[in-house]
Amino acid sequence: MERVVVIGGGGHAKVIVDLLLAAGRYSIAGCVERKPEACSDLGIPLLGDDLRLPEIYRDGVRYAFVAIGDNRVRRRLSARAVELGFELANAVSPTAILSPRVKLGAGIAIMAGVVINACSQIGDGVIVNTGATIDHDCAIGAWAHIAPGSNLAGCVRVGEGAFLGVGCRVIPGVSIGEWTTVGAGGVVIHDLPAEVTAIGVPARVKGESR
Ligand code: JB3
Repeated sequence: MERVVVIGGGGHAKVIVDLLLAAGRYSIAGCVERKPEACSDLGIPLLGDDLRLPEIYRDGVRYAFVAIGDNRVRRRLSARAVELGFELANAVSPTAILSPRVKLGAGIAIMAGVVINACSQIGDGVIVNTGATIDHDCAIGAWAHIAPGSNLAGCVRVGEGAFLGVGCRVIPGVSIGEWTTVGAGGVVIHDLPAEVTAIGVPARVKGESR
């Protein structure tokens, strides 16, 4: 078994702990948190705050998982963990269905009920949340989050750090720019630029007149 330290102890971490344990490959050394009380119902030991990470590495823990939903915070803390020498673990639900031709980066969370079809690529630190589906030939950029129940058709591009809220749908071939947010239930039928918020059916950039 590989030992893994979980970074962050909030709601997302609860799900990640279940996934890491279900994989049967990891034993969890514990969690590091800014707020000690946050870890209380995770069912794993609190090891201290992030300043303890070098010592945890010296104690022989070689894997880390940054279990924080905020895309920018997850990117920053993952870079720090890699700098310290940790490898980023992947947490993949045994109930997710992934084509053998899916390419996965590192530090990825794939929750229960997810389907990812052939030849899609999932970048480092991506969250594909509960029940989301990603069809063939999609490319999901690093640190993006596809929230629960979202559905992406084939050949969709999602830029680095983008966030698709609960229940979004995206038609084939559309590109969503880096660090763009699509509000819950949004239906994306045209490309979206980087760093905007788009909402509605069809999804429009906030502030656009048509
Ligand atoms: O929507 C779903 C299904 N899940 C959401 C998830 C993706 O994102 C969930 O509902 C939440 O909205 C959110 O979960 P997350 O990231 O666990 O949020 P929260 O419950 O607020 O916990 C974040 C934790 O990260 C807090 O306990 C913070 O103290 C901790 N944290 C923040 N910065 C940090 C740091 N912990 C460490 N170790 N280091 C930090 O720099």
